Amino acid sequence: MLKIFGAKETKKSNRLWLDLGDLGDLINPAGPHEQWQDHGLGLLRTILHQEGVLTDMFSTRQCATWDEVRKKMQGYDLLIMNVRSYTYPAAYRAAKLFKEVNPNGMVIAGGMHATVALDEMLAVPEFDRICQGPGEKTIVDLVKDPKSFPRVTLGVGTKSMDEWPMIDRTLWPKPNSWKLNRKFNWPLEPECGWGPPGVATMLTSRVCPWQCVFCNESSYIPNMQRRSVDLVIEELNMLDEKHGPVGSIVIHDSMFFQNPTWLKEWIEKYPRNARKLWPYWAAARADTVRQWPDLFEALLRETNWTTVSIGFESGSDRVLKILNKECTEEDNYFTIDLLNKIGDDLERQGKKAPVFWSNIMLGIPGEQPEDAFKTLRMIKYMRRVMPSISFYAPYPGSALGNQLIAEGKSMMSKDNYHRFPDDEKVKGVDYKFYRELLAGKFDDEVNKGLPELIKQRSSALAGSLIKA
Ligand code: B12
Ligand code: SF4
Repeated sequence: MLKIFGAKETKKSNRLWLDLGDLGDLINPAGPHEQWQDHGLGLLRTILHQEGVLTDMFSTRQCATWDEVRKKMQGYDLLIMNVRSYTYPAAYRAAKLFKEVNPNGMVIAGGMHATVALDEMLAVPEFDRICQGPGEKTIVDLVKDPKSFPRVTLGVGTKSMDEWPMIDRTLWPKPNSWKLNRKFNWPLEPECGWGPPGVATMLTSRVCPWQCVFCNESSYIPNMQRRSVDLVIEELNMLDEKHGPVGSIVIHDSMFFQNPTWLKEWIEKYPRNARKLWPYWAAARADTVRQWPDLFEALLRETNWTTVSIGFESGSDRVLKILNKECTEEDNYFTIDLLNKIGDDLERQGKKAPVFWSNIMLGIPGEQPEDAFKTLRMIKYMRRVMPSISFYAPYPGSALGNQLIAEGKSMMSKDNYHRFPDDEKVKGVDYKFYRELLAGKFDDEVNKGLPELIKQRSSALAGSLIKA
């Protein structure tokens, strides 16, 4: 049999699933978040394999050069990819390479980018079949017989996430260096500073119902019933038993803190039925924390929710309005005060205080320097925080992204859709100002009105530019 990957992998199928990401991210990664596994790939390959439709797989992240990718692609009839906007440059290049080495081969592309930027993909002849939307009920037929499908297909998903099989995580790519492998805990995922290894990433819900203009995924991800609490716990216990020990969990839901009935059941069952009360990372919004503070507090105290991701985005009402965030400065400060208070109390009891993973955007069109100062002031006010800052990126599919693309102001292109946090992404934004701001050059403005103790915290936050 033909060896296709390293010393271990053997060619088993003529169909190749290519996992997408930056070259080298599974060899010597630039940061921890580049190593997360793709649940879309995991879910669909699991469904395929359960139906006896085998696929080989490797990742661009396991390769050091595009030449290596080209070599590994040789001899396949079919290339399958999950394309998101931020992996579109890699998908575009891979499709071209695949056709060069396999002129009679076919390329099937599905995923978020196919849904939100179909025109862009239609213009590339190498994409033979493009599937928009979810793929659970379409993938098997499409991969078995792509020629029986039109060039563009609308995929069919499941009504509920309870219909999803548990992902066979051994179908995910492995780290491709001895050094990375030592710490990776494959097929679990590596530690990234949020909780102990090995990390189990999970999805309990698929869609966030809010409509922030830089995101609004409810406009392009079909609604789907949340996975039941029992199944989530069952899967975690299975992972711990089979691949563990699990050290902590990352709940990748866009919005974990929604649906109080589900959350109350989680509070009741997770501490009782999970093999261990694993600490976890999960996302909330400042306005809903203010709406349901008791529920939030119970989750923190009783379920070991230790890293609270909140898309604060900005500390200025004016910008929050531009973003249609539906949260106010007051909501943000309410949430910060509440977490500070609970954290102090838990520390007094000798327990670990929860911290914010605080998503922040700078460089939003229409933002004034005073707005940005307010944002940095807000970050400094947080007592326990891991700031995750990036320059606003106009992603297709979002209302503001679509508008800026239509106005010709987006600087993202098929060769560079990249989301490096400090990339320049929108024409007309004064990036020089933002770089100076993050280098701490406007400390006096940022510190205005802050208590003396907080002023002493550094305003130099360039190190918090995070690619995730
Ligand atoms: C988890 C997650 C991450 C994780 C892990 C990413 C990974 N390796 O998988 C992390 C934290 C790293 C991350 C980072 C980012 N993310 Co993200 N992320 C998500 C999130 C919340 C879940 C993804 C997921 O697993 N979904 C569930 C799986 C099952 O869905 P899926 O992959 O789309 O696959 C389904 C379909 O697309 C389809 N399908 C997929 N492939 C194929 C192939 C074929 C052939 C077929 C037929 C069908 C098909 O079928 C699948 C099942 O229905 C989504 C939002 C969401 N709810 O999906 C955002 C999302 C994908 N992320 C997004 C963005 C923008 C980012 C960032 C750029 C952050 C930012 N806003 O700046 C960074 C980029 C990081 C980088 N490397 O540069 C956007 C993408 C927008 C777009 N137009 O593509 C989303 C949609 C969020 C949003 N609303 O803005 N992200
Ligand atoms: S930014 Fe957050 S709250 Fe807003 S729509 Fe997206 S996931 Fe929901």
